[in-house]
Amino acid sequence: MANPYLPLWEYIPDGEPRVFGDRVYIYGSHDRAGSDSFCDWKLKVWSAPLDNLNDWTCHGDIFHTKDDRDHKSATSEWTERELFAPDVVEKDGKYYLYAYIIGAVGCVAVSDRPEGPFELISRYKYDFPKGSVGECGWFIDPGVLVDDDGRVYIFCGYERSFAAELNPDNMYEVIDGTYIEDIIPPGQEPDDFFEACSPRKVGDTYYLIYSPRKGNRLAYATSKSPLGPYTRRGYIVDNGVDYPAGNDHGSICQINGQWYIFYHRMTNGTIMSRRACAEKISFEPDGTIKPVEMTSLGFENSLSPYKITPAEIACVLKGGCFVTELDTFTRKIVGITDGCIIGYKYFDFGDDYSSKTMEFEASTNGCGCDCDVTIKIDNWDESGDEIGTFHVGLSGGIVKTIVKKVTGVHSVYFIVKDVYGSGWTANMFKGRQLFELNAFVFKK
Ligand code: FUB
Repeated sequence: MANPYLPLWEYIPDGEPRVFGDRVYIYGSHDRAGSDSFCDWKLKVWSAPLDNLNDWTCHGDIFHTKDDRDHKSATSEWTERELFAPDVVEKDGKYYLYAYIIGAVGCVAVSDRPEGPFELISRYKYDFPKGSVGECGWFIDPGVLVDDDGRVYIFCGYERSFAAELNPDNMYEVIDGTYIEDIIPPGQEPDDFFEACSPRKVGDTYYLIYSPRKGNRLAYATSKSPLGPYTRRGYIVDNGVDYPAGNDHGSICQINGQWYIFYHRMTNGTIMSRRACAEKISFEPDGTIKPVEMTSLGFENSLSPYKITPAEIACVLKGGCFVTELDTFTRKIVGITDGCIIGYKYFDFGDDYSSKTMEFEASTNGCGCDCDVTIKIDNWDESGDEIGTFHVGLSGGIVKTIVKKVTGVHSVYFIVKDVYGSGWTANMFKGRQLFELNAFVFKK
């Protein structure tokens, strides 16, 4: 599956990937298309078999903080607020959901199955020191680690992190005296802690994935002991590079021997409509992880240029254009103005040298303008190779052109130029929307 890897109408940010049995589950918050606030009053879960990451199944709603037509709230006695980033861990054959409820003390719920539904066990029980970061009880962005010796740790925080050990017999009670503040040691930008703690153990090293204060990144810190001290190690992925930026939240997971970073990216012209994405990562011999770029690949090794590419899987959107959902079935790139750049990484064009040209077709909606779109591979600037141009007229539609034949693996960029948007008319036409892009395909 390419990025975003869930069906394109689904908005699951803050994804915590967890392998249980022979499936990988993604536990995240639930955003709504084009919403102007984060999250929802429900959590959903999706999973895929480990041997087929193209086959995601939705298991439906797993927890509610408000009644809806089909579900009862699990928390009606004390809160009706939205559910933010959760986590789920397995302990002794049971699955525990750590729910972060905005403005309220979060809670722990349990199920016999990873796909839920989850039943409330209790709100957290804790006795934090007066004035401590944890005392407010928000348990923001809980990330939980069940260590190999059966001990259980919870990591939380917004602007300042904290961690504590949980009683493994009930999974919701913080063991007195275990609370530690600033588990991610305060430091300097760019990797100072902001939010989104997610613990993982890899070999004998503890990794804390988190979102740093600056940028739209997922960074990480490591330690040889679950409660630290942790050392900040830099960032893994940045969802705001040449793309509408927002926050970031996710974690690492090994699936069939391959490690991935799961994260989210923004759509619909808001930072509150986020979709689940993943990139391959690898560990260096010293345990560090090199930063990876944001791509359209997801779990794929490459995309086929000869299959129709929905415009919305772009991983480069520069100049103000963005993905918009019109309805469940229809999404496109809008806000395309003079100078916008739309890019996709990476297509495998194959090794067929039999002709010098290929056909290219794009599905567009016109906006009553005239523009030329340069098609480049490998980069959008002068270092990229220009392979052709297509023109979008007043009413758009299916536009066709002949481009230079390409072989091998390349990124593809569309660089937009308003035909009347330069010279003395530039100011008159500045910022007008030129067309909308639905999809495109190359034909051999
Ligand atoms: O999804 C709501 C909030 O945005 C999460 O709790 C944060 O980590 C950030 O992703």
